[in-house]
Amino acid sequence: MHTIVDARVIITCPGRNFVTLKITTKSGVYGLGDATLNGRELAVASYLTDHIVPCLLGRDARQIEDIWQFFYRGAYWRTGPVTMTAIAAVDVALWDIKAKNANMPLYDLLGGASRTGVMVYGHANGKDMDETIAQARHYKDMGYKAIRLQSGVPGLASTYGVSKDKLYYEPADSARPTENVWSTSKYMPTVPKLFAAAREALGWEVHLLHDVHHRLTPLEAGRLGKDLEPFRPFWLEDCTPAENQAGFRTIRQHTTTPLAVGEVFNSVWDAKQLIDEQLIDYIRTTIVHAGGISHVRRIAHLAELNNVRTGFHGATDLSPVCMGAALHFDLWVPNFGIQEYMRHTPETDAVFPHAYTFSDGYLHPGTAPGHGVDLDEALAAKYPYRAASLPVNRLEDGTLFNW
Ligand code: EZ4
Ligand code: CO
Repeated sequence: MHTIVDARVIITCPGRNFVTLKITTKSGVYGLGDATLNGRELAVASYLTDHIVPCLLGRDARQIEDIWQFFYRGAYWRTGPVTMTAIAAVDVALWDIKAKNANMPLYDLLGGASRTGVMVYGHANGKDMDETIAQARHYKDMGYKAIRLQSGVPGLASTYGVSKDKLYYEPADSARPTENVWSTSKYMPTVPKLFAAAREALGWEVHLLHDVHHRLTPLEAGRLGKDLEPFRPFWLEDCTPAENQAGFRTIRQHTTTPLAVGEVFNSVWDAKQLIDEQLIDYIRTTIVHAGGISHVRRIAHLAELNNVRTGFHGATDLSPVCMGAALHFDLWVPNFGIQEYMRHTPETDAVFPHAYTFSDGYLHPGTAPGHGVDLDEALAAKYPYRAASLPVNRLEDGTLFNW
């Protein structure tokens, strides 16, 4: 009855690419897991189809932990974004099946609701400060309690995280990566100005956030954090690349602005020092890119011991399946902080019917058994895969900028 009889990878592109794993048991119950890794979708699809599915068939779907350990330890080549995204897809699909069999929403199975809703933040972005503030007002009017502010930088042709699209945006914009130009000296003064204007326009009640997208050195990040302190930001995100976790000590020495990191992490080992030494305030690992619920749960527990809260990545390139799973996790996890919520396009929402709803600044995962997100396969088949890559940055003198 619980034997896995089928596991299939479904790729669809309703505006952007999404990879989904569908696992079915002998009794006919199925579960879905997101396997989307922006710009590397086919690598994960191959990892699943060629290496995981053949080992999954015939196993007992109830043994989530053993299956997780088998694919993590058994691979020999541990961690890495492709591997951990593939393992996450299996894990989330199996939790979905377990919760459906228990006839419970996933959050009940995890330990029950710890709060009535999941506070989310939306993205206000504009080509200049005025446009960003206007967007932020719009979010506030929609009921958002927290808003991320990103603005174009005068003198730079384009800025990552700023686009024409509102409510959702897609940074992976062409098959061969677009090359953007970056200047730290042009960027740095714009952010405190943006925050000063935002406080003036929006008041002090709403939470304001900013994402640096790994573009600064630790010392520069410390300076930006200090410059933002008077405006009480909720957090400063990805202010420096985090491969060198000790770099965050420098930032901590210079600012009390809360720090959020981890959307590119794929395992607890990427964050261990940051969390152990309390060098960050929010951990942003996602269910889809960090091994699923079984592994992110471990990260969250380690974080809890060290006064670090969760603040999961929730951009448009994480499918509604990931969003659904994350919201169940968020409703349960004791040390919840905030959840990013970039909306999906109407085409994507139609392909992935879901139980979660937005109201007055909070998302709720709904009470449907499982994670509450489905996939309309017939509709999905109408949107074939399209290659798309994330952009690359160069400095003004052409240096390939590796942050
Ligand atoms: O750059 O999801 O906080 N959100 C972000 C996103 C990420 C993309 C990468 O695929 O930084 O816009
Ligand atoms: Co980010």
